[in-house]
Amino acid sequence: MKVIQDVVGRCVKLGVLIVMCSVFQTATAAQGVIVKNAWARATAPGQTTASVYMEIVSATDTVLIGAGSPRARSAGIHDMRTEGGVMKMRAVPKLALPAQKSVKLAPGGLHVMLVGIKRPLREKDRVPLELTIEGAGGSKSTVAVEAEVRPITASPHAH
Ligand SMILES: [Cu+2]
Repeated sequence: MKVIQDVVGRCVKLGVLIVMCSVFQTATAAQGVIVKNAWARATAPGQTTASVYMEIVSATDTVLIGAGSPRARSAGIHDMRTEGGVMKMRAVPKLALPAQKSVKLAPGGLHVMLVGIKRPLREKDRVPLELTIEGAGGSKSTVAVEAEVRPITASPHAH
C-alpha cells in the first residue's frame, strides 16, 4: 500500500511538473522574440544619453512598443533620418516586427535611446534593457536584453 501511495505521489508531482513546463514553453513560444548583438558605445564624460543597437527577430507579427533600463531615467525607440541634409531624430512609438524578419537597429537609423544615464557606460559594461512587445490581440510581454558596451570609437561592424 505504501509503495502504491509513493508511486501515485510521484506521478502527481510529475504531472504538476509537466504542466508547469508546458506553461513555460507556451509563454516562450507566445513571445518568440529573439534579440541578437545588442550593443552601445561607451559614453563620453558628461554625456547623458546613449543609443543602443541590436537585431530583433520575432517568430510572429509583433510590435515593439517600449523600452526601459535601470541604467537610465527613461528609454524609447528612435529613428534617425536625413531631411534636407540635416540629421533628425524622431520617436517611434510603435515599431513593427514582422514575422521571421530581422529588424536592425543600427547607427544612423533605428536605435533605443537611453535618456538620463545614471553613470557613464564603460567599455565591457553590460547594460540591461527590457523591451515591451505587443503580440496578437494586444497581449504584452517583456524581453530582457543585455547590451555590450563597446569602445567609444566602435563602428557598426566592429566586434
Ligand atoms: Cu535617439
